[in-house]
Amino acid sequence: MVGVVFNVGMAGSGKSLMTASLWEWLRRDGQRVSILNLDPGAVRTPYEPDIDVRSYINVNELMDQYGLGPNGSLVLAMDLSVDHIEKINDEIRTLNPDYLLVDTSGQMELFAYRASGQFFAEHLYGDSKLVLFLYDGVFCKDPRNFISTTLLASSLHFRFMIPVVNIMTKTDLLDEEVLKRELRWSTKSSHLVRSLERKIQDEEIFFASRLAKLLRAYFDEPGLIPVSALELTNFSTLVAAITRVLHRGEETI
Ligand SMILES: Nc1nc2c(ncn2[C@@H]2O[C@H](COP(=O)(O)OP(=O)(O)O)[C@@H](O)[C@H]2O)c(=O)[nH]1
Ligand SMILES: [Mg+2]
Repeated sequence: MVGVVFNVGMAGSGKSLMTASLWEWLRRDGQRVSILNLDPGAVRTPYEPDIDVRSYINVNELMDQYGLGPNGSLVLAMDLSVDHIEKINDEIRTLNPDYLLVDTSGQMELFAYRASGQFFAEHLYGDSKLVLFLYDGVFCKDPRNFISTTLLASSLHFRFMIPVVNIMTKTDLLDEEVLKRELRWSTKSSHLVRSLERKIQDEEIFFASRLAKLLRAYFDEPGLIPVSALELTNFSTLVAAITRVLHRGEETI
């Protein structure tokens, strides 16, 4: 069975390092694991991709050919990459890994909100798929950023209609109290509302608390899985969650 894991999150949240660290962990565990780099704009990656969208699409050539800037050429590169799906799928079939880790574009909107991302989520070869959504633990120290990130995660869930596993990264950079607070936000909206009340003006509190309660409905117990991709902290819990969801997904196909 090929289980596909799309790493998704805001720019800098740690998708590429997570891809590298998961690869390392799964390999050590004796699994057959391959990496697909789906970021046409990646300059350097902390892993050796087995399959690379950059072998099919060259962002710099697109810039020259169409007179585009860096953003325009990245958008075009993602759109054009769907033309290569059959060759990419042939590569996956040949490798036939237990896990295919997919590193998505640095700017999340390229994968999350362009048609090409959805196309890959649907048509990439695999028996079961999930999105691993990364909350940047440092960015999410502020409750407003925590809510904004949850809005992104939930809109992605809504668009892709494949299971999402939500994790909090960079826990090695958080002190224990901060980490506990952030994790509580993901399971108890009343804690999130209380933290927000300390940050925002009176007239915004009503709106913020309604938003927090609405988002509460998004989380399944036990909330976010805290991890560090740098130190591989809590990876056994993470991999168990991924494997459980992938196997559940396969049963429903
Ligand atoms: N300390 C620490 N740094 C991390 C962690 N995950 C990612 N980073 C760092 O955060 C930066 C952005 O990570 P990257 O994987 O390139 O993010 P991407 O844009 O989402 O692919 C890099 O400098 C990483 O080394 C983590 O768990 N702990
Ligand atoms: Mg990256």
